Amino acid sequence: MFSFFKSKKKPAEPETPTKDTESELIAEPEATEEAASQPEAVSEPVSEPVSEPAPEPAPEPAPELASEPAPEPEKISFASKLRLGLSRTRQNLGKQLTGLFSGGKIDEELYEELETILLTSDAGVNATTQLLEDLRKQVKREDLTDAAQLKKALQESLIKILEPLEKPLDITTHEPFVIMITGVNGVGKTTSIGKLAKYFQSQGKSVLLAAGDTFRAAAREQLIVWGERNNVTVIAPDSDPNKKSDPAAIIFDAINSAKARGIDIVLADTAGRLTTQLHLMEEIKKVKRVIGKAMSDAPHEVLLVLDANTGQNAVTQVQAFDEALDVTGLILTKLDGTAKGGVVAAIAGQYPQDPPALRFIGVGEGVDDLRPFNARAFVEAMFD
Ligand SMILES: Nc1nc2c(ncn2[C@@H]2O[C@H](COP(=O)(O)OP(=O)(O)O)[C@@H](O)[C@H]2O)c(=O)[nH]1
Ligand SMILES: [Mg+2]
Repeated sequence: MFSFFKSKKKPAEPETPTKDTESELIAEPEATEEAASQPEAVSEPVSEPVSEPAPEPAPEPAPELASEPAPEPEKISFASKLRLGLSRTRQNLGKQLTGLFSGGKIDEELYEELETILLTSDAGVNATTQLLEDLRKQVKREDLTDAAQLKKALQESLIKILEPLEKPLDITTHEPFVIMITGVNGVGKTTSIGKLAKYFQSQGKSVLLAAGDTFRAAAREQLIVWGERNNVTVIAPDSDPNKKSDPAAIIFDAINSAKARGIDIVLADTAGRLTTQLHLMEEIKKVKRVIGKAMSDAPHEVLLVLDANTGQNAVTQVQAFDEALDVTGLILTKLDGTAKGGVVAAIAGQYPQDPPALRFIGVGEGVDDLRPFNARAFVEAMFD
């Protein structure tokens, strides 16, 4: 049974990560030409990685955020980015709905056409049924007779179905607040971590990244680049390709390092895996258990990243990852790349009793293209 906000039990297994972990602290971005030309990018103090849980946070001062470069002011508001990002969906839906709502009677034929449009927008059977039921009720209640009045009514029904997904993430409950990022390959996990790092920094929070995707060397590099860009510390595996790195140990070290440095948020990357790769699903469960050894109650958030282009398959992924990890929140990426933004409704429709928390949505590849989900803003950007 899908259940978000489950209370997290302490793991019972006597599992401890290896003491001699192979992680490497990358506190100082390497001097690049770009960095050399920007002397104001002050590097952070170097400290040793902590391999074992420290009973007390070390008295080392936390790196001052004030010494970091101020985040660039947003040139375009997220509302306009959202509109831009959803333009494919809007064009697709808009074209069809404009025809449907352009006048005439509200009859069975119209409802049937609307049903087809919603289903082909990936809204899924459950959400489509709920939407149509709600729409019929509104039509009756408000005595609507003209199809032109239906657009507003449909928007309201959609907002009603999507609002339960709107549960913003509260990262103030623990320090550090440990976020584990998971999902299949290529959905946008690492990119989203970069965007989240920037987002949290802009709110005055300090962030540490754990490069827990030890499968691909490129993943390590990708996160290090993100760390350098954002002036954020990255705990990464040893760059020696002959050494096999344990993702659990890397993240374990990262959490201890964050505790010692007084960091607010740890973002832990993990390797992508298919839900059918059972040994990899077992491995990610172990990663989660080991995180609990570094800090009780951690991870405080297990974020599943979904690609909006996967359509109905997203629902399958939610089920499988939730079963393995007790997922607490979702990130839906690449909404700009699909004309079927209706997948958001499919997720809501799948769990009418206990809807998942859609924490963030991604509408582009830029660093500012990820923001908390807002149902009303989303629906308004979805069709004019
Ligand atoms: N258009 C678009 N591309 C995205 C978005 N999020 C991620 N990507 C791209 O998706 C690709 C895979 O991302 P990556 O973070 O490496 O995926 P991972 O394997 O899950 O870590 C990259 O080319 C990203 O730039 C998004 O919201 N919109
Ligand atoms: Mg990745």
